[in-house]
Amino acid sequence: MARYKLDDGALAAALGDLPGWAVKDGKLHKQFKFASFAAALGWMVTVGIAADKMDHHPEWCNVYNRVTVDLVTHDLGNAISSWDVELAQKMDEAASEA
Ligand code: H2B
Repeated sequence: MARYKLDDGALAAALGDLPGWAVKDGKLHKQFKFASFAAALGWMVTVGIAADKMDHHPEWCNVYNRVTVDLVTHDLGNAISSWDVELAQKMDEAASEA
């Protein structure tokens, strides 16, 4: 699938379907909270493998049971792209199963 930068309208529409996500410092941002460190780590492994298969990698930070995520597409001049939205959807899906 091609990567394309989202214009303001497409980004607003995408955010409407991504509960808890917002644009922060030009990146698609969300903080996930899990029941334990082990649950957070398990989610990171699941999502990390999916992200690597997409060849699209998150900026993220784990502290105990929380994972802060920032998604942006470096190859498109650090714009938010269709791939960031796709990865955000995969993250939400995996979190709902964690
Ligand atoms: N991840 C993210 N977040 N943005 C990118 O533009 C990107 C990536 N590009 N992972 C990929 C790797 C690219 O550098 C490789 C060469 O396909």
